[in-house]
Amino acid sequence: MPLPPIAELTAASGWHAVDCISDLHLDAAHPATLQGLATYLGHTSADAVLILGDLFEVWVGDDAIAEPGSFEAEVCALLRQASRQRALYFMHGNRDFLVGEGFAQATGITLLTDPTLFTLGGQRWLLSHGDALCLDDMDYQRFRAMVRGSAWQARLLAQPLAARRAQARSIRSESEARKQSGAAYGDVDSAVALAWLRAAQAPCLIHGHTHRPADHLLAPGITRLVLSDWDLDAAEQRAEVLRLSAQGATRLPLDLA
Ligand SMILES: [Mn+2]
Repeated sequence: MPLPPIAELTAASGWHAVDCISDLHLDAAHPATLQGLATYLGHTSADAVLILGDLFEVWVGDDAIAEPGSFEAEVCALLRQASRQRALYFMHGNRDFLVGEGFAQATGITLLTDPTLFTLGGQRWLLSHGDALCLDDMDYQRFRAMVRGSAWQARLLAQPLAARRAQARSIRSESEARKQSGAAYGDVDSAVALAWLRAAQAPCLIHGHTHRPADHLLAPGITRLVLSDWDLDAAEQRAEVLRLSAQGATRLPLDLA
């Protein structure tokens, strides 16, 4: 697999703490998770927040923001307010790969490409959503290559918003059925993760996507930190941020973040 180009983001001089979050899978059916995000963004002591994909359960196109009363309009108003307080960044996930410049303009969020090398206080971290590294799921990788193509996206976005919403609902029920059937999702390929890290000259990969938060040692001094997904509507609530500073990376429960 050819190495992807690696973008770079350098912390601004006044930044001391930067948080990584991912996989909130926001939708109208999960109001507590959205409320948790609102509270976190309003109160965190982080100087910047990097959202590493799957902020939304699904994103059907930036034109949904302009639909009066839509869930997308509600979330973007919240993000717009938050981006006035601190810098926000967003990297695409496999659910919200259709997020575009319209979203960036509506929210004040800066879009990041996958992967991005982030540096702060002499530390280097390679950031990714993670789905591009799950190479054992070949069906998914074929699907990903298709839906990340600009021609495919342009054809989809040419359909009326209502048709895209209907399509998203049917894809969602298929994926729910797959989850119920117990089909296992792939995990990140360690050899390719190491190759990315070598190319970026970074000792640590940070990603989400798998919903299996853990710290993995890939080689001596080389680690892979998997972000937690968020679900504050579940009986067993999950939410966590990974805080980056000159001292390294620390997991914080939401109420300390
Ligand atoms: Mn994902």
